Amino acid sequence: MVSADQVAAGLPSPAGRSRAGHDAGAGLRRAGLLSLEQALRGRAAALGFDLCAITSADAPAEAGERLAQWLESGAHGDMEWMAETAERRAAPKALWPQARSIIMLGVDYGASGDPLATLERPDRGAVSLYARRRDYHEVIKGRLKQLAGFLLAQVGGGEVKVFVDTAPVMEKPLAQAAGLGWQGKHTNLVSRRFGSWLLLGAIFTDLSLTPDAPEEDHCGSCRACLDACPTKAFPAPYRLDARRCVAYLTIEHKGQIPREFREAIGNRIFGCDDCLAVCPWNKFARATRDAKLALREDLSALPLADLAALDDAGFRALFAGTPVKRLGHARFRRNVAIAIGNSKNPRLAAALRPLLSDSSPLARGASVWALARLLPAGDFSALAGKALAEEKDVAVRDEWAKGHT
Ligand code: B12
Ligand code: SF4
Ligand code: SF4
Repeated sequence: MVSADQVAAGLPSPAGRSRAGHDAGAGLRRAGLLSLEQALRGRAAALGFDLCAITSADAPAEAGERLAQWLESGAHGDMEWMAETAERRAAPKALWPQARSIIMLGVDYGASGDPLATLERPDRGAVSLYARRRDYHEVIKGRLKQLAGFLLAQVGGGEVKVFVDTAPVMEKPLAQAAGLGWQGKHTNLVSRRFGSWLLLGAIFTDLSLTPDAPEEDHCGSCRACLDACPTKAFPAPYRLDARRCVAYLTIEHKGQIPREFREAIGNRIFGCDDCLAVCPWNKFARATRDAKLALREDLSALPLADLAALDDAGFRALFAGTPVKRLGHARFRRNVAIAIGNSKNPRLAAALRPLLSDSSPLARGASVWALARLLPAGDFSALAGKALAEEKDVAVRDEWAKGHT
């Protein structure tokens, strides 16, 4: 706790909302009636953070050991950056030795409707809830910088570093240690107030702040998330094999999607929300009130035929400012083709035809698989005969050869 006499007399002008509330807080702070931690929380709320709590930079020891086990098992797949940064990721002080306290922030991204509704519409593409809006990295990072600036202005010194999935930091265990929620059996942080719909950010500082109490596990005997997973990606509660997770396969994985998962992916073209959406703690969730993270309704159920026809400029324009844009057009076409293959709608086969001569082997290979599922065997074989005469890519040739198998 920083005492009142350590506080700078003037507070920086608030750039966020609730100016009046902030100014009132500043008055109380100047009068020594608010602790630094309370003022920080007030400022965080004014900036649009739904949760703000503090933990020590020493926490939490077991997370690093579990990370090592996870990497050892190969569960990170081709996310090599997870292994390369393991040492710094395992402990905040390995990343920044001067760190003494960590302020963890949460932003609610809940929705009013059923986040899984599009799964019932196989001719549409399902984009996960976090991605149907502005990229949270950009929204949250700006706020973290403002909050960090506020903190430094309060004490008149110190150093800070802000992170939102932008550095090797284990955000979930840190958030649990700070008391924002607990890591549920689906491995994400669950909040008693916002259910599974929280995005996280962190401020590291060399200042010593009073830590909050950690949150306890409130999963009990529930296993709804484990049972809901379409690809059986949980080898055990609290353990995720990313190689099987639809979020990894559709967002992170750079190669072709292994055949064993393609059908289970259904029409999910970017990420997956199934394990989050079934969590009973979501009954306390609410639609986010954050205008900067407002849902883009036009992205909730995009026709797959239109998506397959998008050129690169169209793809960039449609997904500008959202996390989907970072996927790149080639992997996007791969995902759309897989979803079309799962549509059971032979009329969508026409949308795949242009992708058969696509410049990307990823898109071509996925389209061949999809076409085999939509066309009668004879029609597919006739196409395969012609295509194999020209196709040079070994993996795509393999898709043609496998055909209906
Ligand atoms: C890598 C990564 C992924 C990977 C791997 C996910 C994972 N579970 O690790 C993939 C691509 C699959 C992924 C998917 C998603 N991600 Co992601 N991802 C990350 C990232 C960059 C690192 C996570 C990490 O450290 N993994 C390593 C492993 C070791 O961690 P872990 O699974 O959490 O392991 C813990 C448990 O296994 C636990 N444990 C093990 N045994 C036991 C036993 C007991 C009894 C207990 C209690 C615990 C326990 O200990 C480990 C350490 O705490 C973070 C951002 C960050 N820098 O932290 C975002 C992050 C976790 N992702 C996020 C989101 C939103 C998602 C998706 C929902 C996106 C989507 N809709 O598609 C999905 C959710 C999938 C899921 N069920 O986890 C958010 C989660 C917010 C939250 N409320 O928790 C984060 C924090 C980003 C952010 N800044 O908001 N992600
Ligand atoms: S995000 Fe989807 S695929 Fe990944 S673990 Fe959750 S339910 Fe399974
Ligand atoms: S669905 Fe059940 S087991 Fe899974 S995180 Fe929520 S409460 Fe825990």
